[in-house]
Amino acid sequence: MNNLQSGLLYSITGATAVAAFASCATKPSNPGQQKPLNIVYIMTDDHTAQMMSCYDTRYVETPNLDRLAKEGVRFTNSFVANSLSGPSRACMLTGKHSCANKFYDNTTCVFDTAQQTFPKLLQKAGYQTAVIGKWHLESLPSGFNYWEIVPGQGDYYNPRFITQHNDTIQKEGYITNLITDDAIDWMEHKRAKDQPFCLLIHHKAIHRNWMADTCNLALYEDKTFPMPDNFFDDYAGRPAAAAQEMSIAKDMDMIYDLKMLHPDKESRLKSLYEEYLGRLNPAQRAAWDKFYTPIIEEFYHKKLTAKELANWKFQRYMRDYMKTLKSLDDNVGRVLDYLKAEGLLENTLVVYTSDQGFYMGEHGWFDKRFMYEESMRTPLIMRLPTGMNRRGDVTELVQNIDYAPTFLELAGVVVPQDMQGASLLPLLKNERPQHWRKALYYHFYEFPAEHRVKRHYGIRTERYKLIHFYNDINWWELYDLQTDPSEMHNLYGQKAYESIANELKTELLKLQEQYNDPVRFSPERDKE
Ligand code: SGN
Ligand code: CA
Repeated sequence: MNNLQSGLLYSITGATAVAAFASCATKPSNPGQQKPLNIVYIMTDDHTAQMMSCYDTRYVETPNLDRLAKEGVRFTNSFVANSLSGPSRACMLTGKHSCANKFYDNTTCVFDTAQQTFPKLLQKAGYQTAVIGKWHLESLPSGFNYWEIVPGQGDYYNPRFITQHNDTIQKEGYITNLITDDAIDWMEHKRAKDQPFCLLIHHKAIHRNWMADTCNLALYEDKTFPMPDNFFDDYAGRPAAAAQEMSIAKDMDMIYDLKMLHPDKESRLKSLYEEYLGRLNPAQRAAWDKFYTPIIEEFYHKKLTAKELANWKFQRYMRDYMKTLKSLDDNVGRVLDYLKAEGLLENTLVVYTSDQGFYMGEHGWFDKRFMYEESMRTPLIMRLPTGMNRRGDVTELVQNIDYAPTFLELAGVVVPQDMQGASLLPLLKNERPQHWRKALYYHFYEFPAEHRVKRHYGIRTERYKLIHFYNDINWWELYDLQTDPSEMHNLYGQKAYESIANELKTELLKLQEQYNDPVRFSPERDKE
């Protein structure tokens, strides 16, 4: 054993950990600290930064998330590589873009569990690993000492879980509480306490159709939200944006999304909503009906005009989303309180993020998928273990492929050469690296599919974004994010921006080569 390897052993007490670290570790990431570092990674679904008061104070208060940000760091330029659940999860686990991990979309892919993931490498290095909640990768988890996942998207009420013994069990209660109960129970009773641990808490909330816990239904009813300025976007110069089916006014379902169930009314997704409601036990159903019945009666009585209806839908959407979010914020607080009470905070990296961002009425939309800002971004806040002293905002461009190398380096495990992300550790240690990336790559594949967002790839620098929509369309878009942060004015094709577009195309191709994406921009065909 060389000095570097033996240098790590001072912090490990368990025999297994010692043996494993001896073969895999490089250097300790927390010199001077006596305890090994744990990782608690909390990932929610569709939680966007506009709906977190540590990012945006316009709409909602999230005191527990704010506490996490206040005690740690807030990434202000955090992005995903492919704004959809399964692909994001695959990017996160592998540290690679979709073209490399081969999980391109939610509808056609099965995650190849034989491939390298960070939990597998941590486990090999002596970590206790666990994942609880939404998995959404079709194949079952691999590389975990403990796992309990929800099938597919999961259910908000009295949900089913698939256990690692391959049984499907049902638990009584509300999903966000149940996932947190299981996570705390694993930390308290099920893990080997002489080994460091990595726990992934993957919430189902706040995914569509935003069903809140009955105890939170009455919240926020007195709030009225300003509509985003571009709610009634006409999509001029943006044919792919015009072709989507994720408009609050047009596509949001009155019954399934907005809960206006009525025996005389039909909607496309009524039966799915009835199926979800059928999961509620009598007490839950009574509380649900007590809350919604007067709202339903008032709504069908009112006979709103088209414009009034769009505003009404937006207000209900915002309220439902916030009520569902309330449980998440509370449960993040429970995890933080547990870690504090157990004296674990000082040697644990606590991460909070989402599988992608989401539209809260910007461009008139809900959902995600597009490379436009609201959905390419994802919130990312971290509470750092003792010894890492960066605080406040981290402004560098980071992406969800960076999480895997970060966690490995934190654990002192060699980051495999083929991982495409970059470890965030130098940023967290305040080293201000000189050569951090200047541009991010993005590629979305799920078309034709629900919401009809066309295939596209693109590049985002600090200031500009260039997008190419392809497949059944050939359309470029260019935005100056400094002068047009809402991405309303497509500058592509304007003489004044020709050289910027060309430079970005060159950089885009470089990224496609670097990440070895076989679906790439062809300069020859572009000239035709
Ligand atoms: C479901 C939703 C979609 C959503 C996808 C993907 N429809 O299919 O609105 O875009 O999930 O979301 S629903 O009628 O079933 O609610 S993801 O976050 O899992 O990628
Ligand atoms: Ca999602």
